[in-house]
Amino acid sequence: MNCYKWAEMEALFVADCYHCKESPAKGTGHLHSAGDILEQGQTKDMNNLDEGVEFLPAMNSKKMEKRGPKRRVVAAILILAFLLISLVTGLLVWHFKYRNAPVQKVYNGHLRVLNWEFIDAYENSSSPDFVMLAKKVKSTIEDIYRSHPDIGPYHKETVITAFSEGSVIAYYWSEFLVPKYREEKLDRAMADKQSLIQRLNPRLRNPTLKVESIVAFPADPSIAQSARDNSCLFALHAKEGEITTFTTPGFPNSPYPNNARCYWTLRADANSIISLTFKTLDLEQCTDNSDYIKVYDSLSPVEPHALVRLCGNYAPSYNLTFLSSQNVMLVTLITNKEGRFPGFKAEFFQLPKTKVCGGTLRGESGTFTTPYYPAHYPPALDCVWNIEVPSKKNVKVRFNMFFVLEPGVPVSSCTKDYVQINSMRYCGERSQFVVASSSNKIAVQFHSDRSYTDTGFSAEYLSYDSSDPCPGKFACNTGRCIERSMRCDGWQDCVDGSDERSCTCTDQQFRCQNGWCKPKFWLCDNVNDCGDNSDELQCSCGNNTFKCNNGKCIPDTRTCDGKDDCGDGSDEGSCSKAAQSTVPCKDYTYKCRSGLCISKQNPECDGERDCEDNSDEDNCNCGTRSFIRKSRIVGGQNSEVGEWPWQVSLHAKSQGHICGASLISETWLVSAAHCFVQMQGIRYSDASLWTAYLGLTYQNKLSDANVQKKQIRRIISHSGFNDFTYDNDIAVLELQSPVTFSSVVQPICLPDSTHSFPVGKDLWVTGWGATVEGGSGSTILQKAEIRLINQTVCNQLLSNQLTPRMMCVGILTGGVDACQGDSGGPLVSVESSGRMFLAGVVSWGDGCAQRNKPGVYSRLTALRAWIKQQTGL
Ligand code: 4AZ
Repeated sequence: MNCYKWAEMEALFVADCYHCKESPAKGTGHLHSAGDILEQGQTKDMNNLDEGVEFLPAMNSKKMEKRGPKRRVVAAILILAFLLISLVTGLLVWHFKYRNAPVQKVYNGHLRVLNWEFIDAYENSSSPDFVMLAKKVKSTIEDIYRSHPDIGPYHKETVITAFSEGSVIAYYWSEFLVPKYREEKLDRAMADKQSLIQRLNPRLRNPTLKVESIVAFPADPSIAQSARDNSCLFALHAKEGEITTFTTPGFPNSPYPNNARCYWTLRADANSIISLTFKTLDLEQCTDNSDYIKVYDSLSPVEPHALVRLCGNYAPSYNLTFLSSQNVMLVTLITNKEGRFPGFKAEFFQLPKTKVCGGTLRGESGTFTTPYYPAHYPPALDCVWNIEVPSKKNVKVRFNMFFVLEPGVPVSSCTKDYVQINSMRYCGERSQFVVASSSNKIAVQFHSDRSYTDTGFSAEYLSYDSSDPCPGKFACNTGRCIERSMRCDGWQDCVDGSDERSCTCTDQQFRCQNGWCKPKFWLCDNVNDCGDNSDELQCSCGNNTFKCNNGKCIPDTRTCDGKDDCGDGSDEGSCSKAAQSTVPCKDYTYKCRSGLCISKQNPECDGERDCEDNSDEDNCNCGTRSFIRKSRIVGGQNSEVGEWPWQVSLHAKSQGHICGASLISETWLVSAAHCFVQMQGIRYSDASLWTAYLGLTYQNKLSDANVQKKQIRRIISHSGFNDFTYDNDIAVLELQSPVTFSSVVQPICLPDSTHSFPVGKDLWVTGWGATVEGGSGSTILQKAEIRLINQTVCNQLLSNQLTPRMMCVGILTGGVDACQGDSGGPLVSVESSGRMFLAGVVSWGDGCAQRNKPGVYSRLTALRAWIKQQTGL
């Protein structure tokens, strides 16, 4: 029977195949099997297979007609059965292999035991008291789990890790093995605090433990693994009136371990809170899976109580102090399988838990800050300051520093930490801003939630006359007061630009199309000063022409043709990638070590292989800072330690700091030639007169451990230095012994002579020079951001005193400049790769910081060949 059926079926296939469009040749195999079937059914055509091929359809046509519908039904049933079996098999495979595959899940949690008193022994997890209570809590948790159908069947293990006060808070982790398709239900059940509690208390009329506030959060399963491993677990308790220090294992002599999970549980006495400070912190640079530290406002590593995630390194002045809301804190260090980094040194102490913020503030003016400012404010805090100034006045609040940032919270919503005034919420990082009230009262509300804290704010409140909100000053529409001289000066000083609206331009200014008044010097200088480019329109070169950096116009067709049509090489500088291939060498083309030239502008140390021999990326260990995260607190223009690691202070015997210099290698410095000319009978050209200090920020901390002090072997001043015109104002100094590069001592990159620093570019100048003209030098290294000025414009301003070895950099409205004592120091440019290059050396100026009198700098590109000649660098 079976045989027949198969035969019948195969015959059907044959018949079907006859109707298909396959050529007879292709169908041979089928036809052959058709012959086999015929053998059983009809023997008539056995002898002639070829005929069989021909006649099969005709011979079977009647039979087909008769049996056709039946056969088709059977076949369809069989196909359906086959598909059904496949489907069921597939479903079973999916169910058992994927949907039903057990997933390991770990939750970290804590609960409160109401009817229990905390005793000191609970701090020690091996004490009998701890073990006894842990057993009780564990069985309570297991009871709760067991009673829940979405939890009970999958529970594997629960471990009580710690207890803290209140009455007793128990911290634990629970491990589950759950089929994938039940995972979501388990997550939901574990997140439902109410349901968990309800399941326990009604069932037990007299429970040994009365528990409430059960919270649990999914954790990384590796936590379960590491929780069983005590090799990197430290329990510390603050001592009354003492600071406790702890470090990563091996710090500072050896790197912290790889693949580690380290935990430091920090505790303080009841009714205290903890202040934790990282004194030094140097971890792997931050990436998605880099090593990191996380600090929790809990003894359980749960995300809703995380205070901060730290990785990389921080400048010493960056504030890394964190406060807890209770008497416990947890510090975790999670490391990956590679890297060798020093780790951290931290200290903590306890503080009494008292109300630390808010209240009523009275008087004409005053200041207030978030608690413990500039430390990170504690989590879970609400403060209200009710400010009241004399009744006939109005009040405004000025936030001078404002850092209320939570990762992932948009400043438009301010759903977590915020400041609220008159139902308006403020959060994120903001520059100075003012909120004014139209009465003599204002209420400032501050809220921090349970997770992620920041440094907070520092604010002042001021009373003002509503008819004259800024006595002697200009009032921005935002309420901020600025100097009257800033009104209509061409620079936006009010954040809303209200200081530059409705202005009448002076003789020295022109009117931009957007109504702003700008100094006439900025017309046609190739920089969009108006913001709408209208200062550059009247001087544009017209259709199909290219505007050179020096203002010249050339036809578009002459750009990137290998010829310097502009005269400054700018038409050959920014050619497409295809044109970056080898070109004939010109003054403006970069020469690779092979002697071949490329047309790419500024190819040095940009991270791309531009020369075939990669020589453009050689000697690129320069121009970077070690500290990535800078302090946000240090105000003004003070530099931070390590911010300018190439800055050198040159001290002359018994005179202290005289000039600046820049470190360009382990043994060479670049400075200004005019620092070493004989004056008042002193031979400043004598190398033995000088001492170089490297890694220095504070002139009063010359003997700091990080500072390197070096004698000078020789001073080479440019033979073309002219002490009347200051042309070629450059010198190189060789150190007696090489410096050791460190986080605060690093060389600056030297630009190739073809390097282009475009007009208008922001550059940084640094030094300990005078902070006002004729004043004394600064103790703290100062920094200023200034702009490169068009050579022709500047030559007009400085009565044609510029040579091609000089360039002007400054702010023409005045106020920002280098000054006496900054000479010889660096002027640096931050390139798009982030690397910094030496663009100039502080040389001279007509006074300091005066309007329309920018500072003059030795132009490094013009003097690059001389440096190479003298130092080989
Ligand atoms: C100086 O005397 C000096 N404003 C350096 C720079 C400037 C002026 C004076 C630029 O060392």
